[in-house]
Amino acid sequence: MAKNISFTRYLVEQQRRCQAPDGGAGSIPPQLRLLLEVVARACKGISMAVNKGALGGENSILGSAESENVQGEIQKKLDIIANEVLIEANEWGGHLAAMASEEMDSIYLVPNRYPQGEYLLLFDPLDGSSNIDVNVSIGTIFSVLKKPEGPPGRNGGSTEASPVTEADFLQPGSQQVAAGYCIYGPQTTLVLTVGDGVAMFTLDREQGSFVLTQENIRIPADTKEFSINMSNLRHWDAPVKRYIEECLAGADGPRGKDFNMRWIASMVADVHRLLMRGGVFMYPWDKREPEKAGKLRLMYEANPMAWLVEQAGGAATNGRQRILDLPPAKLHERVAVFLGSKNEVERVTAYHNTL
Ligand code: P6P
Repeated sequence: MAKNISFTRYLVEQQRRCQAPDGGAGSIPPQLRLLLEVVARACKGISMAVNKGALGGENSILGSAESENVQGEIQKKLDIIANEVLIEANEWGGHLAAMASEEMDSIYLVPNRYPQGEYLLLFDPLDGSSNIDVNVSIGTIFSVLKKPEGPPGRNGGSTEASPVTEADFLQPGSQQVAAGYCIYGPQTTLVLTVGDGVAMFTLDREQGSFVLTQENIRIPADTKEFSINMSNLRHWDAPVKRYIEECLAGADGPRGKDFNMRWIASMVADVHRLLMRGGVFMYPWDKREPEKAGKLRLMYEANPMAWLVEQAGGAATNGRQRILDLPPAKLHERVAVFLGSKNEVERVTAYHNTL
């Protein structure tokens, strides 16, 4: 791999390499390239805020914002800061029509004073925020969709754009044109797919830019490591209990090998680990809130992570179906998640479809 390829240069070369007449897998139109560069710059800003931690005493960025988000969860100050950084960075550039965030009840339309673009940006601005105050890795997850075709917009079209509505966002994950996350850990690392494999960029704080540190990331099809919150065992349904009990039985059990467990309670960190060395991440439906399909959100957590995992050779289901095929009904809907090493995801999914 060539040395010192910046995020910008990677995107330009990706655009150049994939500008086949049909666009080619991973082709990056200029507006999408601009959007991704702006998101990366916003993640740098969030990383700087996260790194301040408890500095600033009672005015530090840690702790609760004394407010709740649409999920009914107490917001951390950094949840709101990260959300504002992403909104302010992206609203003026002319590449976006609207945004949606875990931290906002409804969609955010690009203000009339700015030109409207053709993309929709969805994000969880700071995933894993229960870990912020204890200095455990957290991250930003983002997903990009195209605004559905409509009459020509404000960007020089003859008629006013049909205003974007929540319905425009309700596209299956297979329609994503870009997806990624930025993990704020020992390193600040941005991981991205535009449909042509998965690449990883590490923030070089001396240069102030993301530098390509790995590309064509591949997840091993097999693993000895599972990731789940074991304290919920009594709440799971039978297929998940069977899968986990077989893993716990180890070499003497039906799997014939010992397993290890990891649970960071920060999806970005748990998924990053399995992208780097394999593993299976699970957040299943459970009977604590049976009316909810799961805890994680489909549009801006499961869909982007599912595409990244599939682009790296893994698999991602809700226990029964491919996550990327699920037709969203609501912007903040939740979903059960099983993703990672292909053979393990296929096994636990098969248990759901046979029991
Ligand atoms: P639990 C963080 O709040 C999150 O949404 C994911 O990042 C993480 O995987 C999960 O919830 C952790 O949930 O129930 O183990 O705290």
